[in-house]
Amino acid sequence: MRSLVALIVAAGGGDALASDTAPGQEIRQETPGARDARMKWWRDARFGIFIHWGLYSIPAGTWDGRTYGGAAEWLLDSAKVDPMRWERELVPKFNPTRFDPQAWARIFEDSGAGYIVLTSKHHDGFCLWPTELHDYDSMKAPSKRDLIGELAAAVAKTRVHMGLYHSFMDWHHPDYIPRRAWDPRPPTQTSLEPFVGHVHAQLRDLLTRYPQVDVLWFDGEWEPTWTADMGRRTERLVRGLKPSLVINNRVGPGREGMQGFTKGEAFGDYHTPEQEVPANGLPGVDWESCMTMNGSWGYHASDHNWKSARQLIRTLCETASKGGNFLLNVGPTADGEIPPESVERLAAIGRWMRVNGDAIRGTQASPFPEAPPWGRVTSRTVPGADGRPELELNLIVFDWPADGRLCLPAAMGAVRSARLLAGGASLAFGSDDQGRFVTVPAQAPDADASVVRVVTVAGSPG
Ligand code: FHN
Repeated sequence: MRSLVALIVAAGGGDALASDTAPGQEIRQETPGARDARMKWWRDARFGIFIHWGLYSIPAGTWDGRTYGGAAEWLLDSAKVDPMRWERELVPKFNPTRFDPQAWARIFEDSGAGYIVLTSKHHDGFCLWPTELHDYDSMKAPSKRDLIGELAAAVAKTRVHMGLYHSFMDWHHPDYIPRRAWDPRPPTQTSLEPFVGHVHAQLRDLLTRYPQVDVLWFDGEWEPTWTADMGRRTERLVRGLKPSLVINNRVGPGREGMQGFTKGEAFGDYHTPEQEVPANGLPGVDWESCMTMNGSWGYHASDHNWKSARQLIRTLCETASKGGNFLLNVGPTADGEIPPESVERLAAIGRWMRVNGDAIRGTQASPFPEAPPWGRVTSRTVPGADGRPELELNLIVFDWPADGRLCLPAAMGAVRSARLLAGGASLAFGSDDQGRFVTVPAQAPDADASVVRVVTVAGSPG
């Protein structure tokens, strides 16, 4: 049976659809099987890379000689810059001569990431592709480049999926309301509808030019002018244009932790906790934690507060152990380079993933209610030799037992086999009055996180 999303396409895309069900409802009626098939590659990936790049990468946190803390991509707001001055002073300087899309694609693929999400347009409205709708873009800047197109083409030659971030909030566009308080331009509109039409034209343009885009990551949905109806219409439009798209929940207003969070009004395909991993994950829904490597999404020349590779590897394990994805951010410089600190960390994650990626990709959350004291657990149900399902558990050990005894969670079922994921060496296992255990070598295979692969008897842990 064709999924309902496919029917939306048959009806000529979101806009043309005449339906007596609420747009959100018709999208939500996609059959569970069709949804699982659509989401499978994204769920299996578990790890993506966020890329915040634009005009804000030029001042990199400093304006009129003053350096502002926080996120560099918010500098127009932090320094209360007239949006027209922002354009006048920065567009002539935007020329990322060192941007090498093939090198970026290699860095992302080698990191073990399954997808990337590049800002097509952030809150300052500057577009990284040759939009026909105005001149405020990377083709009309000195760069004269279709930056999205170049990166999408390079990524298409790898196993990494392409995604785009698009902000509804737009400090520059004349039809956007509310204006920034210091913006001298009088509002041109009393309704956001003309701007919604502009955003829809941008999204049609993006999905037509770059058909390989598989993820749309919306943002800037929190201002009161962006309504639930606008969110539903936008979701319906893009699903009509590409039914296989994976879309985040910020297409509509009211996500968790933001004003106006409306329980039950679900938008998009997955939740988007930010700069945190929810204590218990978000059971029953798809979710992705997005995080910076330092304190800024956009490149901030003065922010040297880098998380260590160990912290990032363990956060990846943390999100996977709770059934979520990890979207880790890089903020390239104005001349098109990924900061060396970011490259080093992505390379370290890639080295770890080449040995241990099977404990992350394609896994489910830990079946245990609590994380073990020594680390985290991911799981996968696999067919056993006798055809009955077995539970494959990845014991991701942060704190390697000095005595060689890895104590297993009490709820774990009887062990069938145990081995090191790195190198595959079989391990002895047993149980005594202290509980079940695996005997491990004195030296951990990996100082950051080592994986012991245990297969237990069929079904859930005993
Ligand atoms: O305001 C943006 C911010 O600049 C950044 O893009 C993050 C990434 O998730 N989203 C918004 C803040 O929630």
